[in-house]
Amino acid sequence: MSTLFDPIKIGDIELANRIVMAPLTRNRASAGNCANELMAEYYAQRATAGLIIAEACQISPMAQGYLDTPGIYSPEQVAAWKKVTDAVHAAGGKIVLQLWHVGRISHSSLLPDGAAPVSSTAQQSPAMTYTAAGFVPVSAPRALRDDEIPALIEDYRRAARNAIAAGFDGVEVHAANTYLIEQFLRDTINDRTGPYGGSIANRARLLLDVLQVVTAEIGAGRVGVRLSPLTTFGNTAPLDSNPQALYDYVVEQIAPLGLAYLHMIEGETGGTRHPENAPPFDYAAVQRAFPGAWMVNNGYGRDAAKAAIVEGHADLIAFGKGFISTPDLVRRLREGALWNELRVDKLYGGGAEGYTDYPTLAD
Ligand code: 8OZ
Repeated sequence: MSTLFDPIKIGDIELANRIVMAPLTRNRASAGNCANELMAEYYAQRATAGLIIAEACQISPMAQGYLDTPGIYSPEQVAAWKKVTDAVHAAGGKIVLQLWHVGRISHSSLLPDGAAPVSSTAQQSPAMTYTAAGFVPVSAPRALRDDEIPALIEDYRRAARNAIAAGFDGVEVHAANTYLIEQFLRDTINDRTGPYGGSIANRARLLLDVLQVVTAEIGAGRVGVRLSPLTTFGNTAPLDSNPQALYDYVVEQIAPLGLAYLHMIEGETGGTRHPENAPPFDYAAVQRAFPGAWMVNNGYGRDAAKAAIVEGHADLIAFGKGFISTPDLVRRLREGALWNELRVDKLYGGGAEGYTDYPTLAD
């Protein structure tokens, strides 16, 4: 019987424990959307996690949706991330990078030449985003043409290659939280015809194409994927009309790829794991279909996390808010110590305050 504190090998990556730092957008990148010393310090402080999933990182200039998020498409960005991965490795940790394309959750002021965001659809999301001018509604998107999709997939391949060049132990493909890949998956957003619209197989095609090229590029044992079948993510989009059928298919298709892990956001991202209005969803059925490590996330506390591992509900537990406020979360989980209080006003943007200045027990 395994516990939260036991080591585990996921694909090609050996972890000291089953406690994962979830990917967390913090909007503290420097000029050129580069990581920096402050980010290196922040991640190194949290390196006792079995695995760190670094914050969502845009795979191209068109993939950005918020101010000051980091990228992984330029040589400068690769060099900047190398300082982060070196710091985490020097502290004994493992770190993968989350590969992100926001799709329609963006604003023209953040995009090259003031372009419209791109998506599976031309329908605007009711979402808001954070720009240089403050919190604003996202822009109306343009539907990608089918002949633009190969270049998009190529952007994922380059990002994966860059992540390995930057010293990451692997990548996580962000297919959750109603960003681009989920804008293709859900029938309530994707209104295309052709090879990437209509049937479940067609709507899942972009995700599967991306996973094909990314696993071919860096090896499946260094690749994970994040999914969120039941999130409306702050009403940015409605759920699919049949999440069970959609994700039964997606996971059945992903299973033979040999991914290191699948990262499941249970329920409403940042909210309840059991949303009342959501359709029933059998996570266990999907889990049984996936041969790699099963990671769950969303509001787990100490008791629920320990039980989830012991009972086989999951192989790994990802903590978001817990790792923001509590750099030594692993020790506190072990000892049953209280976590620091989260400073919600310091989540997005700013400097060291509410970022690298949270105390450890040793302090
Ligand atoms: C919060 C703010 C901006 C982006 C996600 C990348 O939830 C995000 C994100 C979260 O996946």
